[in-house]
Amino acid sequence: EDGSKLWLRGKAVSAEVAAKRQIVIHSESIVVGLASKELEQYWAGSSVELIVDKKLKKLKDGYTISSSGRGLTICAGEEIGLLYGAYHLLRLQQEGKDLQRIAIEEIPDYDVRMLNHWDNLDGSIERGYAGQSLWKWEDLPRTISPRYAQYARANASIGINATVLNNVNASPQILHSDYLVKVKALADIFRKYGIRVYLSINFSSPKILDGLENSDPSNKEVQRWWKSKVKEIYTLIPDFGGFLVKANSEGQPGPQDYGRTHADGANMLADALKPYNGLVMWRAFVYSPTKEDRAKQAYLEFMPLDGQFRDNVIIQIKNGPVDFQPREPFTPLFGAMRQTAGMVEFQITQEYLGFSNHLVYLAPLFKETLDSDTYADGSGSTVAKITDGTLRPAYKTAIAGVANIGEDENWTGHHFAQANWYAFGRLAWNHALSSEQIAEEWLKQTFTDEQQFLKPMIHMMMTSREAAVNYMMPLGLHHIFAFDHHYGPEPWGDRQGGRPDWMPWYYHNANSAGLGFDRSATGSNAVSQYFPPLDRIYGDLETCPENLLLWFHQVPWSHKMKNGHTMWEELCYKYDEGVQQVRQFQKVWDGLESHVDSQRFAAVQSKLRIQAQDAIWWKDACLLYFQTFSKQPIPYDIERPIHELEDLKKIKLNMSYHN
Ligand code: BDP
Repeated sequence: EDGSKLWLRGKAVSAEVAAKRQIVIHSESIVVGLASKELEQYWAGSSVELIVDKKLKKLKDGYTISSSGRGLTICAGEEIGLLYGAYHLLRLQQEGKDLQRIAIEEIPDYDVRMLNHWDNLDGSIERGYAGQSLWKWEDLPRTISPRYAQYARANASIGINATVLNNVNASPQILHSDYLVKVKALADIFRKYGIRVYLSINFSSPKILDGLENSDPSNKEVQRWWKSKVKEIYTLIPDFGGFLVKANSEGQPGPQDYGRTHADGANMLADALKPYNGLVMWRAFVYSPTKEDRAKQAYLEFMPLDGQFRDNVIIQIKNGPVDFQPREPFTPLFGAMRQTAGMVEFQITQEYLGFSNHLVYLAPLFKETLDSDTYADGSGSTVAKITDGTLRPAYKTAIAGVANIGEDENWTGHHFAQANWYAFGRLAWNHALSSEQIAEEWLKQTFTDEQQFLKPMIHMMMTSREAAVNYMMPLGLHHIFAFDHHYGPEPWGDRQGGRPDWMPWYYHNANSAGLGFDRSATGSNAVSQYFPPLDRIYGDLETCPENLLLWFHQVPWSHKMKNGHTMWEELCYKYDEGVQQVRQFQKVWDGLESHVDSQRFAAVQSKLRIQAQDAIWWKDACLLYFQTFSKQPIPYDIERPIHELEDLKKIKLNMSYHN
């Protein structure tokens, strides 16, 4: 049992059961054929009829499932809806739901539900912790790995319908004709499962690939180059999705190299893609080492451009204003841009959450952002409603997650990291689902539906993200990771001459007075980027939510928290709580051995051991270091540090940038 089957573990039905029911279709299409094949193999219930009715436009690519005396009917407005409906039915069966009388209507919340792979053409993956890339570029297009179809099937089973194959730090080579035929080979497989392929592009491609004088978007030759490149792509891949662009960010080229704006660059690509209905996802992850608070920069750069983008451009915005930290407030651009479509980018891969070593269930993090009220149009203007088309008109709505998938047998490195891929897909389909519900359905399909297993494991998953926040960066601390690889703690980190906005001290501001980043009106005033009343709530030390306190304020060590502790004491208790939570996870898991196959049991057990060691490492490193400023004892009822600060400072992890 190596975990390679993911959550798709339905048992093939016997010939006897199959003979008792019929799966009826009225279509020659490959997708509908697939839907019927899945049901033929795994559906143990009554007969099912699959109907496409083009008039059912309001369903988008969703479906209805209803029961009558003769059996079940799945209806959809588009063929792919029948495949989604079939997977839904199989999921309900696997969960042991009562399917006698059902009336289900499922309409997806987002049009484009996409994974972003940060895969490089040499097979490495930026921030990938599950082995090398799934895409075997050298073997393509001739050799087709069976995992391509398995990947597509897994995605289709949770409604994911788009994939960006390559890293946002994009090699221009991906647009070379030699690569495009490889991309086509993948697109041909994914299409059967309703998945469209997108590519990350390098803005300097015209110059680098074909020796144009520059890649200036106002240069007619450059515009022509993109038009003809796009034509070449669509000739090979008629349903190609579009481009994802990281421009003028962390050293990547972009329109600003030529004095043009993000809008100029995005619009040039949008114009080339428009005749084919292609999209541009233009990323707002921009910041440079200026005096301005890094957390404010995306807003400052993009707000003046609101209304200048073509309708097939979507600004792709990370959930938080800095960078996928264990906890951040939502990025204030959500809601603020009124005339520009925006989408959320989450990180499924755990760059800042213990790689594939820590069990951290991310649905609560995703939900925290989606459910955040921006107050942009009064109360109730959640990030979800801003991005799903409810409050802002959009040509297409979208949501993206940076994939955690690699060529490891179990796809994601940690067996429980599969749940994060699963949860992203389920929430992209329906952001109203609860994290508990998603955890429960995933556990039932992936492990077992025994209550003795489910109850403690749902609890473990549900508390795991907060545990990670506690032992890494409680109370709104952020970005105090070791340089580059972002695995362990390095609050003391400093590089001579290095960029301040890459140094932990830039974020934690520890000194004898206190700890945290002053983003209130007396500090960087990042709070002013939020709509009232959030600007006031965040901006006032007394009303700021305590879990974001050190994000928005530099707080005196003696500041009284709501529970009566001082800030220093609370920091100590939070770190300790995180450690205790992981120790508890170990106990719970060990106690469940009889419910889990031995291979996956042992794998998770040993990962939990690493996680427990790391949690103690984090706690000791941060508390011993911050204690040099607070000059106060660690409360005596807390377990004592087991490391010397000086020893911890010497730890040099052997991890490259790409890992
Ligand atoms: C950061 C990663 C870096 C990515 C960058 C991005 O550390 O590897 O290239 O984000 O999103 O989180 O572009």
